[in-house]
Amino acid sequence: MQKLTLVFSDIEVGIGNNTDDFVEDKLFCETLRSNFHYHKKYNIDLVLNGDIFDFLKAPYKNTYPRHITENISLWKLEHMHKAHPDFFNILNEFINLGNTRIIFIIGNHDYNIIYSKIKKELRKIILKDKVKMKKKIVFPGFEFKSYQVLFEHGSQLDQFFRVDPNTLIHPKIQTVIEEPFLLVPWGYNALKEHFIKIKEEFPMLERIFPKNKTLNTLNNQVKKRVIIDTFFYMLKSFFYTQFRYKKDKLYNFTWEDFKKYMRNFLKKDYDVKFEDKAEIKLLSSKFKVISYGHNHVSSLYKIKEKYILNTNTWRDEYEYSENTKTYLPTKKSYGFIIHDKQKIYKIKLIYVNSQQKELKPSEIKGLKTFQ
Ligand SMILES: [Mn+2]
Repeated sequence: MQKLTLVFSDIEVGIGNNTDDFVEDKLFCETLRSNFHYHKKYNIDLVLNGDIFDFLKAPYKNTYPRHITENISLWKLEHMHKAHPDFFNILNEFINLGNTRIIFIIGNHDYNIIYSKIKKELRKIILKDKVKMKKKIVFPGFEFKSYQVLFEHGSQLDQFFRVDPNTLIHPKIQTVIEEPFLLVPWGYNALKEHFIKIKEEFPMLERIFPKNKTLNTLNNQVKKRVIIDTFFYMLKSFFYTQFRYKKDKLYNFTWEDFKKYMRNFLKKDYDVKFEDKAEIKLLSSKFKVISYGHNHVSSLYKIKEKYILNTNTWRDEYEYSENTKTYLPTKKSYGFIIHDKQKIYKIKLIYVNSQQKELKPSEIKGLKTFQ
């Protein structure tokens, strides 16, 4: 039987503070609702392909604890629900159509989905106590296979964010922490400890592109924090901090990792790269399509009669335009696939115009021109 699969990634729902980059709740709801009528013709799977929730940049009671426990994750999820009720409501409406399912794939901003209490709470929020429909919310882990399509967030192909699913929940460590916590990559903690302070103060800087232009137009004070301070943060983490907190695995910073991060930093290479790995994975598999997100790019292309579908982000992002000399809100996109066991009948990347306003460089705090 043919089914329709809708795929979204990188929505990054936060708790509504300065570091929450998801602001287009209304647009997301309208977009999903505009596909509801297909349920009369097809069963619909809504694949939420990772980084749907931004546990990484969401604070816990105004702090960013290094050890992410199940209870801290629950607190964050409750606050995401409070900050974005419409987002959760539309998922509830979608499930109530009847012949629909929601599939949550884990991304690097929501490793927390691995916790069973998070799965339970998500089901509770979306199903609103209709426990009989439990099976309609699916948690396949880091990958989801559906007929000839393979869905994964992309971070497991990315050398900086790959984790071992079997050891992601680390048991408590005596004298360090009394509860199990997530064993996340070194860079994850660097983001929470170092960059998050800059992000809280200058939330827009990370939302504007191209990145090289942003770096060149930062004011001197911010530039120092982003470049010089980051360099010393890495040195200190490698030569001092990891030994100071030797018992705590989250501070471990191996020579291999140190080289990797330093090399990227010195080359000013900040783009996430893993597309070649996705291509190899697809071509050496039995799948016809691989769908991922993670690097915030929209694309759909064919390679040897197979398809690569990249669904982009729903964060509030902008791209500089030389024509208008302003930052224009970037289009959102999602995947639309009609398929069955035998065939891919239709595969599309559907673009959606952002409803945000353009920004003048002079309105962006942290840039040289900011007034
Ligand atoms: Mn990601």
